[in-house]
Parts: sequence; C-alpha cells; structure tokens
Amino acid sequence: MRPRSPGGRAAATVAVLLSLALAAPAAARGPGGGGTHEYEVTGPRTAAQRTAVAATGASVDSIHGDRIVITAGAEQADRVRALGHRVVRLPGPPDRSGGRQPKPHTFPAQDAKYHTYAEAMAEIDAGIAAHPSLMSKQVIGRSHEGRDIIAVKVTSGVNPGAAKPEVLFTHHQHAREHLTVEMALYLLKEFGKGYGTDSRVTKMLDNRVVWIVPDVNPDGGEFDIATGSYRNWRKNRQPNSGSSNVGTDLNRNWNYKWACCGGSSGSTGSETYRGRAAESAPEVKVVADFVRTRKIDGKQRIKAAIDFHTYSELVMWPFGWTYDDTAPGLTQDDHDAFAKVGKSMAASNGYTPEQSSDLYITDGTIDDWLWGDQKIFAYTFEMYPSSAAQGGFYPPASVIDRETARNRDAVLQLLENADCMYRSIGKEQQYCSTAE
Ligand code: 3K0
Ligand code: ZN
Repeated sequence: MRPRSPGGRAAATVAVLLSLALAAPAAARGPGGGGTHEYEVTGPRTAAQRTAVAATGASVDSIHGDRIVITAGAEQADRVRALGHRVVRLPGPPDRSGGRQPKPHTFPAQDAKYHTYAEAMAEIDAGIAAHPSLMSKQVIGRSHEGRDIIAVKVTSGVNPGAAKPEVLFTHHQHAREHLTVEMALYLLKEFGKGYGTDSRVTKMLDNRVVWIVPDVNPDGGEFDIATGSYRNWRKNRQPNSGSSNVGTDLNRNWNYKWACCGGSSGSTGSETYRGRAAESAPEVKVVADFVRTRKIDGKQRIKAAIDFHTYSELVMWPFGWTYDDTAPGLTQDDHDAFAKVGKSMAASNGYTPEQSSDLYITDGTIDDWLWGDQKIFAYTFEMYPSSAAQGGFYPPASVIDRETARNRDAVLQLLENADCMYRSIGKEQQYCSTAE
C-alpha cells in the first residue's frame, strides 16, 4: 500500500484483473453484504489525499503511485469521484471453482488447500497432540457467532522458572485475508518441526514464549466463503442496531485513540466502521483481555507482536493516528528501534518498511493499541501479493507455501530482538540493563 512502483505494474492492473475475473461472481452481496466492490482510483498521490479517500468510508486496499484500489459501496465511490479522482469499477473476486458447482462453506475447488475455520482448528489440535510438551491451546473467548477464539502457546520446558519474554502473533482480523491463517498454521508447523532440529528455533523456544492467535475473525472468514465463492468481506459479522448493515472493522475498534483522527468511520455501511465504542466487537475485546492478562505484577510480558494482514507486502509500525514519526508515548528512541528492526525484517522478506500513517491515517488499530496502551513493539505485516493484479486478497493456493515461508526469517528476527528491542539501536544498557 505504498507508492513504490509508479507506472508499469499499476498500469497493468485493470487489464489483468479484467482477464482474471471473467465469470467472477458478484461481490459482497447477501445478508449485510451491502453491495461493495473494488474500484481503481486514479489521482490521490499523498497520504493526506488517500486519507481523504478513506474518509468516504472506503477501505484502501493497495497503493501504486497515484493509483489505488479501494473497496467501497456505490455511494462511497461517488464521493471519491467528487474529490476529483477517476474511479473505475473492477471485477469481483476471482472464480476459482474450476468449473465445479460451488460447495457452501468451503473454499472454491482450486483453492481447497486454504483452511476453513474447522480445518484450521483440526490441524492445530493435531499439531498440539504431536508436540504436547511444546504447545498448548487456550480458548480465550468467543466470536459474535460463538466460535472459539484460541491462543496457542508455544515454548519449551527448558528454563521453566524464567519469565521468558513473550511474543504475540495475531492473524485474520480482516475476513477476506485468508492467507494470514495459513501463516499461523505455517508458524506452528515450523516451531513443531524445528524444536530440537533447528538451532535458531530451539534457542527461541527455550527462551521465549510464543502466542499465536490464528483466527481473530472466524465469523467473517466463514461468511466470506459461505456460498462457496468469495464475497470480498472485511469486517466481523456483528449486527448493528437500527441498521441492516452488518459488521465492525476489527482493526478500527481497539481502545487507543479510538475514533480520534478521521482514520475510521462512524457509518455502519462503511468498510472501516469503527463500532459503537472501543472494544464493542467481541473479538477485539477477547484478544485485548487476553493481552491484558499477560501483564503480571504490573509488567507486560509480551514484548513484541506482529499482526498479519494482506496485501501489499509491507512491514509497518505505529503510529497510524498521526503522520508524525514521534508523538506522546512514542519517543525518538522508540521510533528508531521500531524502524531498525522493521527495516531489517523487511530486508529479509522483501517487503517495504514504513510507518503505518505513510499509507493513510488510521485510528483504533491493534498496533496503535498494543504500543500506545501496552508498550508492546507491534508491527503489521501486509503479506503477498504486492498488487491487485496478482490476486489481491485472493492469491491462488499455489503460493501458500512460498509466501508463508517467506516470513520465517523475519519472525525469528523479531523473536531474537524481543528481549530488548533497543539493542538494535545500541541502547541496550540504557533501556534493558535490569532483568527484563
Ligand atoms: O496499521 C495499519 O495501517 C493497518 C493497515 C490495514 C488496515 O486496517 O487498513 N490494511 S488492510 O485493511 O488492507 N489489511
Ligand atoms: Zn487487513
């Protein structure tokens, strides 16, 4: 989501999408679907201009130079036009049926390698059963529709008495970003396989506690595939009283500077509807409550985090609510440590590193809350692909192995830095000299 490749690739977007989506199903219809579509918008070049586009209630899905892709309803698209931009509707999600009749509640036939909620839970249970001394599962709460939201704890029995620094990985706040669940399953597999065989993994699991929340938005994810074709759904599935519009954007519902700064919407029909209050979405409350339980004797055990999203291939750090690099609660040293480790992770996975607000202003995001409220070094990764032309939110299943493994080194880097993020800027003594 960054103006990093003006020209070539962007210019091809519309043409490739048109060819990709022949026979594509209508986007985001159905109960509370609201008739949203993706549009290519030509014109906005600056973060402020993109923030103005987002302020219409659209979600900004990718950015290439002065061309951006948004998801919006027809009225929001008109408002974007009124800002003076060119707006062209794109085809709906790709048809991956392979010519077969869609089967409700499953991924389309050609994407069967992606895991439904039930399949992901079953795979996780099997992984835990295979590595009972390394992994355990906690049900940390339930989604609006009553699905379990789980956290998997991964750590070895070595150093049992130590307060090991903890690292949190969260996945799938946005329903259509299914690749992020595959990322969680990949990490669990790697940790299971690598403990005792890979020295880096072994060292980390002896000295860290890893928490993986593989599916923050199970209801949204299931809704997205409920017809057997994709619906391009983003939010959760919580009804909004007095409105037929369903859902809250979970990544605008966190309790730090919620609704502060024009980075979310108060309209239920918006893709970035922030909810009626911070933590009004049960899924956000569940994860936030879990994070708060990790504050023990007044000290937050979780030191670092990654929240996985798609797409655009970015590594981002806070804040999203302000364009400024530093702000109350985010010092120059904090910023420098964020940027140093962020750039190093990006060098390993080939993503683009930047502050979240370089894209557009957001408020009520998980990263701003994790840092602003809990002082956890929290990053957002926007995974593959870099553009809509490569599949956007729906990359083919053939890329799952490659694109999850692509983040292996970055994840290990974060684990290695988590005990003292300020070591990365040569300030370990100043910030981490007492036992952390
Ligand atoms: O912190 C952020 O900037 C979040 C970016 C994220 C969002 O919530 O707008 N982008 S996404 O919705 O396309 N995954
Ligand atoms: Zn997302």
